[in-house]
Amino acid sequence: MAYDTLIVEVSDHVALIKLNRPDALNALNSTLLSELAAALTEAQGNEKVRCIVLTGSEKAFAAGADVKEMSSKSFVDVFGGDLFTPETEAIGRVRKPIIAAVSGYALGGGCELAMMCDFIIASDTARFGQPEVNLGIVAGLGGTQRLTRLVGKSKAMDMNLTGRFMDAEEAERSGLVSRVVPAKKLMDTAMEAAQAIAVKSQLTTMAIKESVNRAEETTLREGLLFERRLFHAMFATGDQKEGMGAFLEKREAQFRDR
Ligand code: DAK
Repeated sequence: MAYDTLIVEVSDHVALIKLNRPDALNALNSTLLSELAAALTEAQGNEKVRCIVLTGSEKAFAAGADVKEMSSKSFVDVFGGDLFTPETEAIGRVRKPIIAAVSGYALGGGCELAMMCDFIIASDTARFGQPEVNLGIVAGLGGTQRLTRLVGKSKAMDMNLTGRFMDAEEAERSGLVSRVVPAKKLMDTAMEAAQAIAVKSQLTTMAIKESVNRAEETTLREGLLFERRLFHAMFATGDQKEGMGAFLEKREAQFRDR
């Protein structure tokens, strides 16, 4: 499918989705968010896709929700119209792993979109922030919730209350991003990580995604039980036999998602 605000390429079992509103630093307007939801839903349904990489430009992953589009909206518009809820719920329904490859600004809704992905690989130019406070609003897509779980209360308060930006080094140190690489290596690193995931059993990678996400939503006791039952369930798959058999036979596993 062709999109106005995205460039989508599928190769070697990886869907690369690039946000493409360069004139607005990839600000998230309603067209971009609904196209992103559609592209991710399409990638979820495409058997050839086993991992997804979401990225922006060198200058901006995304500089936030589109202030020009939002500024004149009323409470009735945003609450009554449930602004962005269907789009973000569609993103949350994707079961395949999504890597955010972040260069430049990831601000407001841009930082929140990166946090909706399963992990973030950042370039050394990345800048993260929740500057909504400067616009007279609070974050609305996880900036007070996911950020707090990732970096803790103190830094989440600091980021949300002052609106300051966090550089890549601080973001890695704080647990917001999984790794930082030189800007020139960002896409190669993200695609290599995606390839590493794509050759695994998809049953296993989807189970891992569900289980790690469960850790944020439940008690340790319930989470450990959920993880153990998933572990038990893996023994009903051919991929467990193949993975362990390949290890014992000292060869590469050939997973079949069965
Ligand atoms: N929206 C619209 N346009 C934006 C934009 C944004 N967020 N960010 C940048 N642009 C546009 C600029 O207006 C400018 O356009 P022209 O003037 O050339 O037409 C162009 O991109 C280049 O930007 P600058 O000229 O400002 O570039 P600089 O390098 O000087 O500065 C910057 C880069 C990223 C520091 C600066 O642009 C900036 O501060 N941008 C705004 C960052 C921001 O405040 N982001 C938070 C937005 S609020 C919701 C859930 C979530 C949200 C909303 C609702 N619901 C659940 C309902 C989220 C809210 C937000 O994200």
